[in-house]
Amino acid sequence: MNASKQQSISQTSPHGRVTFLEGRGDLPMVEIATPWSAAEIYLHGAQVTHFQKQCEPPLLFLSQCSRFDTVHPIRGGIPIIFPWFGKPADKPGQHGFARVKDWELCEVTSPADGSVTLRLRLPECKPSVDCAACEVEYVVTVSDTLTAELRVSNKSGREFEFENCLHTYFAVGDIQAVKVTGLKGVEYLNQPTGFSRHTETADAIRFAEEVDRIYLATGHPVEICDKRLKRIIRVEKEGSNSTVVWNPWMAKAKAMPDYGDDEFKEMVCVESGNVAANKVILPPGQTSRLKIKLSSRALA
Ligand code: TA6
Repeated sequence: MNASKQQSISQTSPHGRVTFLEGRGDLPMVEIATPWSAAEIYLHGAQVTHFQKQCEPPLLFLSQCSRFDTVHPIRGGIPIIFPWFGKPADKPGQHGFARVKDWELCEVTSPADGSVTLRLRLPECKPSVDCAACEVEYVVTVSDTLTAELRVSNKSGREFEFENCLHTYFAVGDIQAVKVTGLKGVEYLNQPTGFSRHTETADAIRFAEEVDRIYLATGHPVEICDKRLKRIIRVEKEGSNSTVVWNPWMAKAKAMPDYGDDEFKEMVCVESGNVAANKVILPPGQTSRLKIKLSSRALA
């Protein structure tokens, strides 16, 4: 998948293979091969940018126009949003800082079952107005599914309020032939109309314009039914009460410098987190866990 491989160090077990190399923009990247699948993770943002099962197209979307540098977030894959979502007036920048930090790779394990697990850590979060003293880890397991877990431990002596979100970009064949199910009856905040409050009445969400909705108080699994690729992607989650559904459509696509004008046709974000009224309030000494499991099957 990655065009600009430089030097690489491989760690091969009888089951999975893990290669450390310089990826795009010469950013450190880990390439993973298992008996079922291949994946790529950049230390920049601890961002999974690629997951593909054998005999299937990639499950994750990565923009051809994404920037790969130490300053900007990568456009695609699974950006980690922490410790705030969106652009609150009192916060510096959109979607927190975790996605633009260079994370440390702490551990790589490849047990006999053929899966590969990486544990990464966010460099120390010094206490500031935007973030309490905390430890943040991310555990990614690649097998015939992809699981990712964000763990935040409150190391301060006070309650720590924050938002988190795994902002997953899924690859689809044609957005107009996609349906998203699992959110009927759920209340949502509609970003394009100033976060007005609504209740989802449709059995399935369809896409014919910009969609940017924060679904609240829902722990339900969501499915993406893709008629063009004849595939159903299933998003299961734990420790998450919000689901965000996003497609920028034409005008917003054109306005984003790191996103192709027509790329809105081939992706949909279904994001799992705790945002707005669902933000996390973590007592001192406690740990919160936000976990997703991504799987796919053929559309019969
Ligand atoms: O998750 C949806 C959203 O909040 C949209 O409003 C849109 O801004 C998107 O995230 C992408 O944000 P970014 O900062 O990555 O351009």
